[in-house]
Amino acid sequence: MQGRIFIMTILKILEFPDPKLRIKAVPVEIIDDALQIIIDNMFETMYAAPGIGLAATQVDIHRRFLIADISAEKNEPYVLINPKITKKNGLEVTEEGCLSVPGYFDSVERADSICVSYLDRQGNQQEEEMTGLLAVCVQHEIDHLEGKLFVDYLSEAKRQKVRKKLHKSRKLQSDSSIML
Ligand code: GNR
Ligand code: NI
Repeated sequence: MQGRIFIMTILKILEFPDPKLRIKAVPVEIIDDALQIIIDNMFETMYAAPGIGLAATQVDIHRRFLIADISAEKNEPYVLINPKITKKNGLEVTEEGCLSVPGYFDSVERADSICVSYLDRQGNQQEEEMTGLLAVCVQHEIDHLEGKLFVDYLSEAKRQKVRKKLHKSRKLQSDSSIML
């Protein structure tokens, strides 16, 4: 029998200050083949970037699901569908970045331990305690599903600086003769 072919697609990631990043995602109702393909393409996009998490909102899909993988070997993929944080404990400050705010990093304070309930990609209900970077990442991704970005925790002056920096780098890119 002939093998199936798999076509992976790198999806376009929306960038700050795109207003589409502010859309509040709605719950996933059906976990079908179409969703599985989107999830595979999101992993391809996240690993290529590279990043440790990606929310559906960032690829212009306004449904409540996210992926994450904080392992160095890229072999611990998480899929969280309709995630809900049921418990938060402790605080930690992490230097965060975001694929939707390329090239900018700043400190954000979040819970350092969370309990999160969610459906996995097979649709099985899960409840898990997460700590450290995974906990930070999942909180960052759930914020995306609410239309919130890590730069929203910073001052308006810093956000303005980020807007200017991204605007400038896009202008340089579009003016460059190397970009044929
Ligand atoms: O790749 C990412 N790294 C990261 C580092 C610290 C805190 C959060 C993150 S998530 C980010 C990928 C991303 O933008 N996910 O939405
Ligand atoms: Ni992000």
